[in-house]
Amino acid sequence: MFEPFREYLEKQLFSRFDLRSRSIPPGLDYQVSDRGKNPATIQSWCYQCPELRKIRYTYIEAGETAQVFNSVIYPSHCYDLPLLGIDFLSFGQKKILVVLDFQPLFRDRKYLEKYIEPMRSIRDKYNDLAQNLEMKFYDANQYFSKYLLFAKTDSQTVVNRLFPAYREYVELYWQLLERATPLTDPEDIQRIVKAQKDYDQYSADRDPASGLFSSYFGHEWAERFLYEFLFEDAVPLAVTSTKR
Ligand code: BLA
Repeated sequence: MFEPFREYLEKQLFSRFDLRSRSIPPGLDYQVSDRGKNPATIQSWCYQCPELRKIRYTYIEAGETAQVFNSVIYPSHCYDLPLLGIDFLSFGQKKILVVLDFQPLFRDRKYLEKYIEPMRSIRDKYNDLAQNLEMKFYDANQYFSKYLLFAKTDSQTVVNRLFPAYREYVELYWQLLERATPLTDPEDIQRIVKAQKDYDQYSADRDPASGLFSSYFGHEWAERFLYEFLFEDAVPLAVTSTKR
């Protein structure tokens, strides 16, 4: 269902950036489950380049029961750019949930004007994919922008609407990155280091996928996947008091 989205992103990345592979801890890059009725596989890719310090994407394939494409792009710490966040989920043909956003690290007016307002004209074109759904796991006012695409939809809309919207958002993201001037003041850079780390902690602690990972691949694997790969700058909840 979302393979063309993964392919598009990969081609964009390889044609625009000087990518190097970034290692994925052993056993987390690929896993097969035979616990459920349908075998499930999960595969992840991770890269870096001078402008983007971590580019990761994951594809889950469990036949008809689940197909997921999830990605986060973290700019280098000298750019205060939002993170590019992608979460496209299909559970059977009936439940398709798509989320796409430039995930803001800060919320002051100047920041939003610079990085979020440019999304507006695209978002307005794809009103049908911005459904103002309520968030149960996350807080819409933290790390989400007001121009996110967030929709419950169907497979036809994924092809006809989401794909062109996705291309436009990704294209705009490259433009914002191209226009950005790298920060040089160590204090400014530290502020971004902290904001990206806070994002990882927030996201790992709330990830609605942890149950899904556990059910397919076991609790232990799920915890490692979350804290050693997806959100590696987060510290597991149970040990925060001693390690953080
Ligand atoms: C929701 N994301 C979900 C859900 C799952 C995942 C299972 C719940 C769907 C439901 O309502 O039944 C899946 N999340 C994943 C997977 C990974 C993951 C597979 O991190 C990792 C491989 N989520 C993101 C990113 C964004 C995001 C980058 O990981 C930003 C675009 C958004 N996912 C997002 C939102 C929801 C969601 C907003 C709805 C959650 C809510 O209601 O609060």
